[in-house]
Amino acid sequence: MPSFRPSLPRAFALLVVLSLAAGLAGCGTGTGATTAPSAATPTVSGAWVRPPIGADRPAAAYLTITNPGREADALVAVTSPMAMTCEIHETSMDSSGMAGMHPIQRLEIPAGGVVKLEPGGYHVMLMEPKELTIGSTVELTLEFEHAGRVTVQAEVREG
Ligand SMILES: [Cu+2]
Repeated sequence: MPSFRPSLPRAFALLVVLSLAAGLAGCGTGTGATTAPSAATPTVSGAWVRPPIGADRPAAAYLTITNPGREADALVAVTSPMAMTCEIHETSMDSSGMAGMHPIQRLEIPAGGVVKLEPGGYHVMLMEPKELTIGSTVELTLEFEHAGRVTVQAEVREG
């Protein structure tokens, strides 16, 4: 004779699943999100890469970082499968007025601020890049001091 009440093992299993879900949600930092980026994670937009101007030359990556959080963060490293290493560079003028660039260890992203990496300013240098064809995309992983890693796709274009 068929029964309309759920079998006891099934009801018990359901209860276990619900308890686990509740337990996991309780482990969050208050937002309930454990995998999605928190509201304070910097966002990266408009990423693009300019290919090298010659063989054995680095490529440059440009992008915009927005920090919606109430605390400053800092870009401390960049990696890409398309380059041997990546450096964060600052463009500066020497005493004779010649423009040059040098690596920096961290790029501060102020709370609620926007920092643009653009030609003539901050940029990411892709050292010993693989061949970069116009129209292809390059994966860039940005490492932030507090927020951790953010991976974006940058389009290769002439500028
Ligand atoms: Cu540079």
